[in-house]
Amino acid sequence: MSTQAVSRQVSIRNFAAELRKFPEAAFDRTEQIFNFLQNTPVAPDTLSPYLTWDRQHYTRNLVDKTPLYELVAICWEVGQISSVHNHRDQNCWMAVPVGRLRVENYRVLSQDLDKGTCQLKSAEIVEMNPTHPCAVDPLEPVHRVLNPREFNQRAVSLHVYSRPFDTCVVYSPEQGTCGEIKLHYTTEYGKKTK
Ligand code: 2CO
Ligand code: FE2
Repeated sequence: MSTQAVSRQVSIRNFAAELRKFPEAAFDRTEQIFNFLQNTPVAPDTLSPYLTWDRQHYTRNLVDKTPLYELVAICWEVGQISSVHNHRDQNCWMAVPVGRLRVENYRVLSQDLDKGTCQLKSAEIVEMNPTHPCAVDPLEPVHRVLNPREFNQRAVSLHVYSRPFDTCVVYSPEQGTCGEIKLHYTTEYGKKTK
């Protein structure tokens, strides 16, 4: 008989508390935090303080923040898509406690941020779901995240960004343009951002 380790779900509160125990070095490479996400699925019913929904855009809800990282819950209505973007020189991990999401990666063939021009090529596509978290490849950090219509359900993802960041570069692969944008929280620690 084959046996499979089934990870017990933890509350978002305990998840955040465990994440705080990792030393600085854990955030400089992807493996350790990826393993933590893989082994520590979050119980969906504990996420309710961080769930906000907007028909126009996915929402970004700050759960925790330290000098090393931020933990953000993102809520995706059916059909919502992020822009194609990078994560500067930051590491990023994503887990999906609710629903499923698709990550589409891009290879940057050229980029001139001052001129606002770029050339991108589609690369791997991966699916995330409650048993498959994902770490953004620091060598190929440009991607977009989608909750495709055919998945036909809302999704919630948890993002660990290290270090915390509030800008990123967004790209239009079709037009060959790019530019920096500022990122905002919809809610912070369960309260609407002023
Ligand atoms: N990085 C995007 C954001 O923080 C979400 S898409 O997943 O990486 O808004
Ligand atoms: Fe991202």
